Amino acid sequence: MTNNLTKDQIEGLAEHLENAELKAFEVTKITDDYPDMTYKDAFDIQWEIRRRKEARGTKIVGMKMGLTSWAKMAQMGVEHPCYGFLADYFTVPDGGEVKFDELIHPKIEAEIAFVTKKPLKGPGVTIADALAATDFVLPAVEVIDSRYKDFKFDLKSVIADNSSSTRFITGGQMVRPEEIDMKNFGVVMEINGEVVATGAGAAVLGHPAASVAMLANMMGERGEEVPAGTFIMTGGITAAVQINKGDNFAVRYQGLGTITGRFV
Ligand code: OOG
Ligand code: MG
Repeated sequence: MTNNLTKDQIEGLAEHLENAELKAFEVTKITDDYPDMTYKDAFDIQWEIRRRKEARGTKIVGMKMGLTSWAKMAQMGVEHPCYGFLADYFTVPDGGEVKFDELIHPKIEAEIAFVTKKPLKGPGVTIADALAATDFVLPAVEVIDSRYKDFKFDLKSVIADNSSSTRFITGGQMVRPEEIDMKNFGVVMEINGEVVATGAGAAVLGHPAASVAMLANMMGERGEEVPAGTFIMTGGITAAVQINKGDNFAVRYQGLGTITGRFV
């Protein structure tokens, strides 16, 4: 794990990408200007954005995995999962409004979220470890918004951009991991009353708990653990769906209710 960027470059790129997020403007993907940057550089930029937010008093309220389903990997042309963090101001209540003008070109995703009750630290975390550490699972909708022009990027650029994280909505119905067949768990996404995507939990790395294990293993590479009580979104089950101002969405989760919202 080496760096090709200097500390100053990492800090500068973190400021650049965070400004694009906070002020909702698009930028060119950073590997265009820094083709030699490494994965370590990319994660260092993401962790520097996180540090900047925490220094301003923003609380980190969870983690997300991205690009964990073939539908998402094929859609984005990137063939490895990534992770990002969730900040307090990303949360939107179920049935609430997402302010479209605060975002660039948002898309929504149907996801399964986990809440842990034990710490997980890679390497070597398995699905079994992830399930044993799970307190409960619940449905979630993620709103993603790449800061990159035309929503196009490569893996290093998207990692630096906090994996396109911007908003999320959690459902109110939770279930213990042993009470749900997570592979067969079905979701139906509707926009303005029309079904736009359907899928099942197995789309996420074969089993959504594999995504939790992968998060612990990826963070373990930096010596970081996933603490007990962490909220984790495991990644879009279907391809993400583009949203326009004024759109209503409803995502139906088998046995776990419906999450709704509106872009205003
Ligand atoms: C990267 C983030 C993907 C997911 O659930 O797959 C993601 C992107 O596609 O912009 O959150
Ligand atoms: Mg996602």
